Amino acid sequence: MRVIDSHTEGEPTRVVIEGGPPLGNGPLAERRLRFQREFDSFRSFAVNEPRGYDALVGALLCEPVDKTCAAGVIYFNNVGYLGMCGHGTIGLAVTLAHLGRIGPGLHRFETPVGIVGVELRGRNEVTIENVASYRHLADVSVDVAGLGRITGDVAWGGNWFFLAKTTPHALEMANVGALTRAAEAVGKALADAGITGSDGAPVDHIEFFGPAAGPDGNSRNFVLCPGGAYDRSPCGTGTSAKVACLAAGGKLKPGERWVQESIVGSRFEAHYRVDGLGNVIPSLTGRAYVVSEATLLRDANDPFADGLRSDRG
Ligand code: PYC
Repeated sequence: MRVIDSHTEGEPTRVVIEGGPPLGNGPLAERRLRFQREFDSFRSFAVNEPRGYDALVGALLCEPVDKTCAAGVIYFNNVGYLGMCGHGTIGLAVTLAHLGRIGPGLHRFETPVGIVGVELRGRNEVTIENVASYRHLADVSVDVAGLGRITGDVAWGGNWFFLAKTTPHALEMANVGALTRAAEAVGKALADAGITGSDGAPVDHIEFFGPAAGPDGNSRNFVLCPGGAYDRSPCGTGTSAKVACLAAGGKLKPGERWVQESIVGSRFEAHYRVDGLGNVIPSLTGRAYVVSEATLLRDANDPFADGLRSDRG
């Protein structure tokens, strides 16, 4: 398997450019299901130890169905599959430019949850226009073991998010362990209370927000991804969910800038437009850097040939 690794505002992406599973040419959502049902060992092989690590997000490059798209992509991580991935899309654009497959300007990428717009603005800077994002539930309260009552919104930004109104700990790197445990407890409380996305899917990304540290930041976040790793970037789909909640609450106007900082201090600049159907369409700008090109090898005698599965006991 040939891969190219990059990071977007600190969060890693591994693009699989050769040697992925044979998923056919159907719609990307069907191909993702097939990936999950028939070829899940490829996912674990590509991103889990010893070739990868828990924070790594994989991006399987696919032929798009819609020929106006420069690429199709299916995102996955240490435990499963994502709908969209904002930092991954920025990383994919910079990776395709590194390969000479796209140049500066406007492009479209197809994902299992819809087509996203991509503007490559130079070697490293990319703006993506995400799928329509929306607040599904406002001011949901859950009783969380060790934390008490936590209130927040449930929103879609290409994945499902719970956006807590408060943070149980200051948003500093020294608190990553405590924030992770708190976010896991919130995720469990949501699942126990039967709170899901509008399609019944689990709310599997948890966000805490606090004040920005930088002079022009609007907010800092901590985002826990399914699989237990925290997002080093401000999370593209999470920032989209945030923008959708701000729009729904009348707190951010179309075109108004929102600077979202991550727990590591990196940032996405966001805004949104409203389409003809009244949907909130968020845009995010961030920077990605290619860090390695590699061939991943599989030795049939290796007892961990398909990677260590953190989703199984
Ligand atoms: O940037 O959308 C994102 C993302 C999702 C999970 C990790 N990063």
